[in-house]
Amino acid sequence: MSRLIVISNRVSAVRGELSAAQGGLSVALTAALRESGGLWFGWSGELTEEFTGQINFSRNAGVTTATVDLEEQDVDEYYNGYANRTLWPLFHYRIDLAQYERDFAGGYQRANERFADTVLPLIEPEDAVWVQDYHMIPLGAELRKRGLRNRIGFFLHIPWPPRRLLNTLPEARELVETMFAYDLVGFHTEEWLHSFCDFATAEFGATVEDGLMRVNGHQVRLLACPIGIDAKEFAELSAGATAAEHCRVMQESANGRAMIVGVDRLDYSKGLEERFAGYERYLVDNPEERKGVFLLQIAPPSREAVETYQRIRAVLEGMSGRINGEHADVDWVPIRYVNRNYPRDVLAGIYRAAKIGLVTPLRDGMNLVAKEFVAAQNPEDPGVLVLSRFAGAAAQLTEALLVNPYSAEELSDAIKTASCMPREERIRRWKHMFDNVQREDVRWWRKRFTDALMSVPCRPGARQSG
Ligand code: ADQ
Repeated sequence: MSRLIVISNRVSAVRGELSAAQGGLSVALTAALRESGGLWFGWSGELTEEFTGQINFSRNAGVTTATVDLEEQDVDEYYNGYANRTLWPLFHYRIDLAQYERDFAGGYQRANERFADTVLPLIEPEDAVWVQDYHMIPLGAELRKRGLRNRIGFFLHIPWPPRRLLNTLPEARELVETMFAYDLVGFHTEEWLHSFCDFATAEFGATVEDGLMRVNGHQVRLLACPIGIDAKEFAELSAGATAAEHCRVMQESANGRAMIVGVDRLDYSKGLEERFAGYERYLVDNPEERKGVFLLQIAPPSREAVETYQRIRAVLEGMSGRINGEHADVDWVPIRYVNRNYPRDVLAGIYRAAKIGLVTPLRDGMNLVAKEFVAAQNPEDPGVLVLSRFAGAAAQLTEALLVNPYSAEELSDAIKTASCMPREERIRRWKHMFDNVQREDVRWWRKRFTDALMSVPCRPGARQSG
């Protein structure tokens, strides 16, 4: 069996030490690597005065990690700059928030060259390399420049934007061209994959047949492969003592009211402003029923060095304060707004205590919270998932109440429908979604991707193993 070399911006392999700042990607890859073994390479999250390429190895839960420190300028331009001020907003269709600066593009390129130089000696001839996400798009091309002939795959965890939006990026063509160095490129959904093909076809004359793109003398296999959660682990957590205790505490504190829960990194793509507006609309539209519910919104801050994240934080603090001030009563507060991380078993208990899960991103590659909410429910009395039709997860969780997150009226209607949905209908919808969450879990995702990668014929000169 070939070893797997996973390369991503941040590395995390210690069970129980995942933070929301690292996001769902860490959850998924930890589970995947725990099963397959192998090496995980990335940025340590630490700064160094001068980049040396010195690698820090450690071994956790059967996974070897290799990390490297970056210079402050790299972090400013590559991570806080190009990755989170340019690509993240652009790929989530927010060109109004995207910043296009040559220094950012240069820092991104430099950091990727540094990653390539550092990881290259760790890769053995039979290894398959799997590069993750938008921080590292040019890494495959950099490895090829350095002579690597191994199979290299790339998976994008965020949406792929429509061609006309992507074309606002000054170096869009160069960036996309680097993706042709990969043997396999994966997206969560057919929609993102089609957008990618559209760009490559219109700009480079690519042809696509049976999932194989031919472009500029390269062949790139394409795969729509939705990521899942570690459903087994999550079901165990949900059934455990800590989850049960937190479920009980939440039910007691709900005091007979139906809890609506939202759990998101504090990010403008998650549609939190629009969610609060939709919830307020529900309060206004339903004066009789409104005191029968409350919204618990858990939103730990992320990417705080970036101004747009400071702004969304201030906006939400203002909105939650205003809505509570305007609608609260002496015996009821409509929004509990919490900016904290919780251990996963505590989250499981909170999801289980909720009658409604509100997962309403404006645009999301997948959204693992939707799947965690489903996995945590009590099969006898499950809550209802209200899900944005613009999250990748909507393609699989078709029995959720699908909404347009930009429409306060649709959100308000969905909360109303969910809060009076009969038990039989809740069970029917939940079963359908739970089947999917269990079947298409993180192991299924990892296997589909790595099987597809391993089925790519070896390049001449590469060493193959069975
Ligand atoms: P994210 O944008 O980070 O991931 P998501 O998929 O929802 O979004 O994952 C968030 C993770 O953080 C979940 O596992 C959740 O439980 C955890 N989390 C959130 N708030 C928390 C809190 N307060 N305490 C503890 N944990 C918390 C990116 C893409 C997504 C894609 C994933 C995986 O943006 O679209 O689904 O990668 O590909």
